[in-house]
Amino acid sequence: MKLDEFLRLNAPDDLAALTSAIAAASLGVWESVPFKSGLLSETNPSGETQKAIDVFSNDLFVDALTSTGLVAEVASEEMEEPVVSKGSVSVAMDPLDGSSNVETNNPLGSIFGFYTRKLPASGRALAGALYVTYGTMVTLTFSFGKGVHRFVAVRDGSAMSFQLLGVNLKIPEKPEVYGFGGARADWIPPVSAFWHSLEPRGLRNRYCGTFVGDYNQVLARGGIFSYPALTKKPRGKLRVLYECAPMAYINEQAGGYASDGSGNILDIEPAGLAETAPLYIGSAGLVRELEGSISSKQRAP
Ligand code: AFP
Repeated sequence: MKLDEFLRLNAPDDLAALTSAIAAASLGVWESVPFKSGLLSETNPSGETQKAIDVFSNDLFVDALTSTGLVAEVASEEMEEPVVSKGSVSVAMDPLDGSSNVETNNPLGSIFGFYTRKLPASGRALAGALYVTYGTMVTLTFSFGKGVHRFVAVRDGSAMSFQLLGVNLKIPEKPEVYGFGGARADWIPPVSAFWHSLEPRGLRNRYCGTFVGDYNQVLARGGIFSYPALTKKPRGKLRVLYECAPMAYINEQAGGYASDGSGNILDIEPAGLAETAPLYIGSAGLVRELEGSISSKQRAP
């Protein structure tokens, strides 16, 4: 089944149109990566050096989304302020996650949250979320609250189209893989102790340095991904609005759980657009075990 047919039958009209627009633009991002990988002098609101590909991807998605006439605003990790438009859906995005991995050809991603309220808003205001994985294949993984579904880009005559790859994806019961970001020496002690306990339990360390690529394998094989609280950065690195909440939404729809170490990521009310949170996401049992360990250490006198 092709994407537009599936969306017509299974998505609200506005989110269906936005998903189609993102799908088309994602192919433009994918094709441009080899040509747009230089460095620009600008930095993004979090002070990270922006690559041409970050700016190019951001502008491509902003144009694709605003041209539908359906978005009230588009907020992006790469922009100080949202682009305001005349529709009703508030979109928050990380247009190119993992761009520091372009030269090594690691997986890259794009993450989108479809919020029903003005931004910043908590994950409870999400009506849907989507991530693109630029890897061996280009895939769209999304949910509008009725399961997680996946499409893959395929050659379709002289063009490309997205074909159905799977419906109602669920995180496997038996966790197999784990990946933790940041430097191990900087992790808070409960994270370090938990990390060391995983390999003896038979899990395998799989970390590629791109949140979307690292999460994608957790969704497929079960396990946990984390960009944890660090001793010098207790609020971690990943942004609530653009990264943590949309991925937590999809993860929960797939039967998983995502925590900031004290509670559900989706309950965080971010005070600002670029607010970050520690992220522990994946198989519910593992994440809740680590959340309990962190909380008990924080309660200890
Ligand atoms: P870039 O988009 O700057 O490459 O950062 C990617 C990212 O935000 C996220 O995708 C990774 O999980 C995390 O950074 C990796 O951070 P470390 O390089 O500090 O492990």
